[in-house]
Amino acid sequence: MKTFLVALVALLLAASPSWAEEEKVLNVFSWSEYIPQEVVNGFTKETGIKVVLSTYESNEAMYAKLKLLGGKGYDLIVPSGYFVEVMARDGLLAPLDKSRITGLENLDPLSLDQPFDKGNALTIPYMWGTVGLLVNKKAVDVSTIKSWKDLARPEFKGKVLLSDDLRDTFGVALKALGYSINTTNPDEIKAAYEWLKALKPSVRVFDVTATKQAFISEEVTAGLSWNGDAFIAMQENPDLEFIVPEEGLMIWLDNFAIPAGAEHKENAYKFISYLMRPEVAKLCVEEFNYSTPNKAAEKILEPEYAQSKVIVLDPEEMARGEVTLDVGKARELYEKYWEQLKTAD
Ligand code: N2P
Repeated sequence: MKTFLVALVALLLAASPSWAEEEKVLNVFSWSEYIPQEVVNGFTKETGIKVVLSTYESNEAMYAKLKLLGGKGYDLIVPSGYFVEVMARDGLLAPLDKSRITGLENLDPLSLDQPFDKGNALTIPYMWGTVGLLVNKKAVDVSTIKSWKDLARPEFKGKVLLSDDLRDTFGVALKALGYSINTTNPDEIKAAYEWLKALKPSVRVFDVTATKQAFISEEVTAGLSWNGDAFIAMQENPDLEFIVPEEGLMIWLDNFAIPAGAEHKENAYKFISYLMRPEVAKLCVEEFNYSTPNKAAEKILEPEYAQSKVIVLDPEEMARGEVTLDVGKARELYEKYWEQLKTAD
């Protein structure tokens, strides 16, 4: 009997979930400038789990790397909604055991149950935000800037910044032409490419990493900006203004997900839970100035953030905006034109 019990205990231990003996490491792969160091340090201090933070600049780059690694190597990633379906189809994401995550009640129900992940089986929202127009008042009378089309105004020639993010930049062109940013119609995608190609002589740079600096130093005078970057740039250079074009903003939602091959899933759950705390989510907003789906955090934001329309979006403007969605097979067409655009003279 005793031998039997020993064997049973050994069997149970062997069969217990891997989190029981997980090493104290968490490999996070996130957009750059997105998770504050202070938050990472606070988590490590509290849990003893060392966070190894690697960063990427686009969904496409993150996806390519994860695919190459077969969904292994990282324990937590932050894909935008429109990449969640793509990754799920490739079997790159692990189903979430939500009973291991705390603080989900802090999230705005509107941010949950999104079309890209019904029931939040694979993802938990982290931050969301917009793409708008950032313009320097010294270059132009900003009251006359109404549309995405205004990027082509002669005043901005050679001083336009386009995003080095494929869907953002194509989105602008599609909106300027009156199409949906999620079109899969080849003619419309081609027309957007032509529009961007015609704009190219005006374009100083395609960028996502140093956009704030380019606007602050006035190397560029108009262009696309994520709301968080715009907020920071406007503080440094009061001549900058964030404009909501009449065609509406583009909206994205970034989410935590655990890659299928993650080796430290329990640590990932702990980290997500830590980030769901209102005071931690507040730090994330106040450092990077994006919008938070964490309603409890939104309530305790310092007034300078809480009162900013760049961070806490007007519901009407939100309703007028368009959310970037997966475009299925058309992604290849976008990518083809994107390459052509970047290499065109
Ligand atoms: C922050 C990244 C914002 C992510 N640097 C836009 N999806």
